[in-house]
Amino acid sequence: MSLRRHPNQDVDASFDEHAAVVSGPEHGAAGVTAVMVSLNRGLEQMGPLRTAATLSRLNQRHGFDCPGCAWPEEPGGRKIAEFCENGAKAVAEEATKRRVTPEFFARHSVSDLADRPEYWLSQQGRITHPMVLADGDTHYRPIDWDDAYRLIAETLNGLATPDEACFYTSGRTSNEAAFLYQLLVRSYGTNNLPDCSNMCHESSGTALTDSIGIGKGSVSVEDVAHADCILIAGQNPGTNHPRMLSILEKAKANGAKIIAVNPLPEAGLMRFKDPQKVNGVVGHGIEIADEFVQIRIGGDMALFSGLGRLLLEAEDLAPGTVLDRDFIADHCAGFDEYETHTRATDLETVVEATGVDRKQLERVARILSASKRTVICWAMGLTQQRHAVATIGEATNLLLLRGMIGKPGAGVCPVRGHSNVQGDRTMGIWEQMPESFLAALDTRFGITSPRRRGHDTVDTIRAMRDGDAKVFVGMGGNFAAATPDTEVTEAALRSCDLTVQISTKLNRSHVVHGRTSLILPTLGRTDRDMRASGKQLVSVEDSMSMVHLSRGSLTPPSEHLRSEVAIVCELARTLLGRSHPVPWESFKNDYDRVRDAIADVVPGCADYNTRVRQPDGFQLPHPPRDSREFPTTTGKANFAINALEWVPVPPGRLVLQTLRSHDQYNTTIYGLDDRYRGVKGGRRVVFVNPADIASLGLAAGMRVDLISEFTDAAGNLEERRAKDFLVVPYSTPVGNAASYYPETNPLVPLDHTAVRSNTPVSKAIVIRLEHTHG
Ligand SMILES: Nc1nc2c(c(=O)[nH]1)N[C@H]1C(S)=C(S)[C@@H](COP(=O)(O)OP(=O)(O)OC[C@H]3O[C@@H](n4cnc5c(=O)[nH]c(N)nc54)[C@H](O)[C@@H]3O)O[C@H]1N2
Ligand SMILES: Nc1nc2c(c(=O)[nH]1)N[C@H]1C(S)=C(S)[C@@H](COP(=O)(O)OP(=O)(O)OC[C@H]3O[C@@H](n4cnc5c(=O)[nH]c(N)nc54)[C@H](O)[C@@H]3O)O[C@H]1N2
Ligand SMILES: [Mo]
Repeated sequence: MSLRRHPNQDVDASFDEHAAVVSGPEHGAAGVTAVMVSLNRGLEQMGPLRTAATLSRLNQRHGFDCPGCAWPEEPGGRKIAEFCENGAKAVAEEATKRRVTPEFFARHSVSDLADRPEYWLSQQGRITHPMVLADGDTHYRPIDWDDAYRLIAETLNGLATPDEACFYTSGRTSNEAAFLYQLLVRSYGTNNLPDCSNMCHESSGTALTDSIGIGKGSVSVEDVAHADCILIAGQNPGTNHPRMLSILEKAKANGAKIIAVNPLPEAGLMRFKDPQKVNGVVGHGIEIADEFVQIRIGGDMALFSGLGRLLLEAEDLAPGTVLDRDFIADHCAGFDEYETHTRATDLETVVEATGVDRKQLERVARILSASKRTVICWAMGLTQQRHAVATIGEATNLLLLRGMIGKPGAGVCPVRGHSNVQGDRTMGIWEQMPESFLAALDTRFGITSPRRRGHDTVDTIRAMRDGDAKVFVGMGGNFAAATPDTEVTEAALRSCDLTVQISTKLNRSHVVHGRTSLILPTLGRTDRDMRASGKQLVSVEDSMSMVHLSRGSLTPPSEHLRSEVAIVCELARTLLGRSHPVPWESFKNDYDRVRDAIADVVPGCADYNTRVRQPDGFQLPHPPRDSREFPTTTGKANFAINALEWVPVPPGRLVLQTLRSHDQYNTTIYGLDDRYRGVKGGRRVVFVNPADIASLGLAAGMRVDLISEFTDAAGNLEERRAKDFLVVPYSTPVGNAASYYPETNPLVPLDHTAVRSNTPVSKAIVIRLEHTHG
């Protein structure tokens, strides 16, 4: 679809929300189509000059960090075009020439905008002016920056306690902005710092902190490239981390075996066509997965536990060849208990929970036990489960058994989502930063940070719903659409006194607002950022703890935009007063001064300004990776021991996962095609196994409502409905279904969260399908 634009008119992104054409899935990812799609998207949004200027600087040493995903760049000589189709799309969306101006807001009332689908909102372009919606107004109108700050400060200062305000962060925010934002929020007096990580890899952080003492991955790209066995569970890299595919190809060329664990045969896991190689352009590409384990949704804990048992039995048959006894003795705690627990794992139960047959389990166990360098990668398929923390603990157990942490080519690899979500956490965006961090912050600045634990994302929604939180500030992101239980969340946001969105582009959170609402437009990663001391750089941390610079170079969409750093500093001056001990003015004018402060406060960041300017930046310390030290409660790597859980399918019901199409970035919808899964021109589809379609009395192409069923803590059955989806037959285990996020977020119950990490269970929702007879 091409999006036309006439001067002073909207971008025509109208479409029939309920149309979709199904052509059957593709069997490989990337290839020449990927290059064509990314170029077309660039030309459509940016025109030829800006497209060339932008794509040539993407992920280059002197360019900007791709705002797409958190997969690292390859160190050393980066490829001329270290980009992928979806990275190019992410950039085109940000560097677009389309604009959302005051005239746009004058043309559209908020209620008109609230009726538009997310795709239409996504396509209107970059916001050019700070805007306000005053109490009772029907339209946003422009506001001066100073007036906006005053309005926020007055409202915040009028609250009964700072804990009545919540400050959300999405993962694109730079380290500098994130550090200052949490400093502002703590200076004001609350730890209410929910972030997108709460919905994303929080379960990984919780599990890894228990097991190895640090909530981050232990491998580098080089490790992945040199592993001889890579298990990828609950991740769709062909769409969400496409640059990972070229590393997997490299690993395969080095002889690695790849085990893909997924309910769906995702194109990028099955085959990869490298668009930068001749065989990728003309041939069929290479096969990626040696074993495709088509697991039932939620079956991974059982899988890892069953594999644990098979490894223990393999060691019985050939003692001294499977387990790393020295590693276990020197570095681990809890092995005996793990052994007893895991030997008792019933393999029949594993087969039932996973849907994987005994022969394949044994084949996978053989690959693992023959491996000398194993990496386990995972993403949302594992983290957004009720038993996510236990599942990731069980995956880590498999590595501990074999000493696969803290040596080259081996380790844990939670593949992060947002390009700087990991850095934001390092910089203090967390509702429960440890005492050591808060104490360092207080010492450096002469402030007193609050010590009460703040609200995470789900608790923020509860607090707003219950009237305990009255102000919401979003540093990026799209809280209204990304969070679970849309109806509850939207009502919660609407009950606030004030909602503030610091944003690049229009989204649903601007039209689901508090009594007063502000939109503060900001620079993106690709934009040039000029301050008093000259052109500014920012820094980010990737999924493998590499910290490096990002330099925006494009002319910003409007002279009225401020950088995130400037917005935080200016708001801080208004809110906290001129005599506040933090040098906000100096921080705003020279980001090197911010980095000096980061160096003093954030562990591992000494000499930040110098080290971040090294060609590939620097890697943050990671004791298990660096020296096999495990800063856990026991001082050793802990085997995780938990009662086995999985997700049974109630009769006549399906278990639904909500996932990303190939044409979206979270809630930003780029287009209506999911090329690899063979869907065109629409998003309201539900993928169902043909046997279920038959047994539920449905047919391919029928329209159905999805109704989720959830029993609350008091034992009451709650129902939620999402209307009008097209039934698409698809290869997924019997009893399982899939549909896109965010259209299905109304189905995710607010209280359906992962044990301990409180992450919404977006990947296992019990639903029934109701034919609409429409
Ligand atoms: N182009 C693009 N890139 C992105 C994003 C984007 O929206 N678009 N989002 C970014 C963000 S924030 C994130 S967090 C990442 C997300 O990256 P992914 O985690 O790859 O994203 P999802 O689409 O949620 O896909 C989850 C995968 O898990 C599988 N799965 C579902 N349930 C289970 C299960 O029970 N077990 C197993 N083993 N697998 C399961 C699904 O079939 C799917 O392949 O991508 C990042 N990169
Ligand atoms: N059902 C279901 N729900 C999910 C998920 C799922 O798999 N299923 N995944 C969850 C996951 S993993 C995540 S990470 C969250 C994502 O949640 P969010 O991070 O809140 O959502 P995004 O859609 O990434 O946010 C997009 C908006 O960010 C703004 N933006 C973009 N770049 C910048 C920038 O540089 N600065 C600023 N200030 N703003 C910017 C734009 O205005 C854009 O509209 O959603 C979660 N929700
Ligand atoms: Mo994410």
